[in-house]
Amino acid sequence: MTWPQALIFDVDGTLADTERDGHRVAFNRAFADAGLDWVWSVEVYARLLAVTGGKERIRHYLEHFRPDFEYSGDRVAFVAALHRAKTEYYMALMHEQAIPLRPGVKRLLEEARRAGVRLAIATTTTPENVGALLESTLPAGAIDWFEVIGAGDVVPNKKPAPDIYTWVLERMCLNSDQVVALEDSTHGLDAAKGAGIGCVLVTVNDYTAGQDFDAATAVFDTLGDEGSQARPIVGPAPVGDVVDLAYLHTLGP
Ligand code: XBP
Ligand code: MG
Repeated sequence: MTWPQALIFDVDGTLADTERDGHRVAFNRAFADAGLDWVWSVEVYARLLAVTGGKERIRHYLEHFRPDFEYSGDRVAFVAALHRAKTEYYMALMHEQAIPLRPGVKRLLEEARRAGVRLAIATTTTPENVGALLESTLPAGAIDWFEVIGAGDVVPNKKPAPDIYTWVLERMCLNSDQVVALEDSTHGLDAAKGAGIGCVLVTVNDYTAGQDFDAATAVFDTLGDEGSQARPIVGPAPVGDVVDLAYLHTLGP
């Protein structure tokens, strides 16, 4: 039986660098729309990324950065409404200025499809945001390349909990040792490992480069692409200067 049977991709930070110029901007536009003077700078957002999930991140911000904020209504509904507005802004941003896929992502997706390696997504963001990113960066209908999309609130506990990866594996009827997970953060690495996935490849970004990836199988700056080599940070260097299926196969059991 070929290995890996499937590639499970994280979205934010892995498929595309969406946090700084996508999610963060959308949060700030929603806050301004609601008449709030909250502005998440790049630096503050780096701290807030310790909490996954947009609603959870807003609640964390209220508790730790705005303990003085008074709101007489239903706080849960207030946060949910803010997050819905943020998601609308994020989707509009994706269609306006399309944050590009990271180097090598489209190449690896297309190689996997040609080779019959199944594809899935395991992410903390919302399904709508996944759709907006894929529509703005891949050919029409590319969302159907992914057999299963595990996103947002389909599970009770977000990364670093393993729930979303377990949810995806169950729906693909695959064992954790049959797949490779591709991530960008320690939260994602911990979630994949927690679901029993032994092979996790990390591509770091500005927000995650300093994190501890000792548990990862391999760590790169990017997957590499035509004219831009994948630089290994941990693990063996790929023969062809890019992370491709042949390289992933060498990481197998
Ligand atoms: C990253 C996240 C998400 C986004 C914001 O998801 O933690 O919460 O930052 O998106 P992943 P939402 O790396 O797992 O793709 O506001 O939709 O949560
Ligand atoms: Mg991520």
